Amino acid sequence: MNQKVKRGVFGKEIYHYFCLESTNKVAYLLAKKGAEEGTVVVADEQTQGEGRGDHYWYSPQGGLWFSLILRPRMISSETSRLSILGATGIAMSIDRLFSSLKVRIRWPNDVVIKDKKVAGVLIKVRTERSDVNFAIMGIGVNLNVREFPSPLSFIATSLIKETGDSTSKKRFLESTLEELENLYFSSQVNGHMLLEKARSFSSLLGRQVEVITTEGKFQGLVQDLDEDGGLILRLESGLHKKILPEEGCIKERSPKI
Ligand code: BT5
Repeated sequence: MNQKVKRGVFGKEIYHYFCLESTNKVAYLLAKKGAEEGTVVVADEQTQGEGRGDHYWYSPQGGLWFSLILRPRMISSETSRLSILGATGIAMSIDRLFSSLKVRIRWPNDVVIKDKKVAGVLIKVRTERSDVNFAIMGIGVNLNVREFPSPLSFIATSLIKETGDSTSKKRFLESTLEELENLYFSSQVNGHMLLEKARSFSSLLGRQVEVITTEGKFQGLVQDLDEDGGLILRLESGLHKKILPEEGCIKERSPKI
């Protein structure tokens, strides 16, 4: 079931479905067939929502589940920053619509409120040699999801749980696409702007964390984020270690003082 709506570059074409296995899968196929940058696939419900690696994404009715097709002019090693861009765009949209909520980004791809995950980002990139053919930015926002099954109920939240009110999906989608479009095009001219925004929402700067990576576990103090979306960790040995978004995830050790 397709519905095409004319908007800005992001969301100029929106394919809306009642139910899909995963919006990322459909967006990937559309991109392979040549769909333009900014095309969006949105589903009211997903039966096989995907997280990173082999993680699942719980996607009942009430949430906003969508994928955005990007054709970034970057080499494949630069696509790491797309996770941070996605999380920052969502955080800016929540902050704009609900300024009383203290929304934060938990590196690399979680958007959290009071340390509970309200949204996540999944990037899939298709490359040809070192060139990026296209990227799919999958975004899941727990908008009007009232309940989560255990064990998600301990780690997840939604905007309806935090505010007590339901939010228009259309309004939230438009606002998020606008923030993402601004960040995406402005960061091609000035990468610092994205970094500054991401830092301002970061829940980890100055915190002691444990990062689980494919190379093993690293403990240390989060010193900074860098332009690739990498986390700069000062290890207990005093050495610095940079970890890219696709290489690790956080297990926090102590709250911010
Ligand atoms: C993510 O992965 O956070 C990426 C989420 C991307 C979802 C969107 S929805 C539209 C598009 N189509 C798709 O099929 N996917 C994208 P990750 O960092 O790996 O987090 C996954 C983990 O978060 C799971 O292992 C659960 O612990 C938890 N989780 C699952 N569903 C959740 C939800 N609805 N809210 C909060 N946490 C959830």
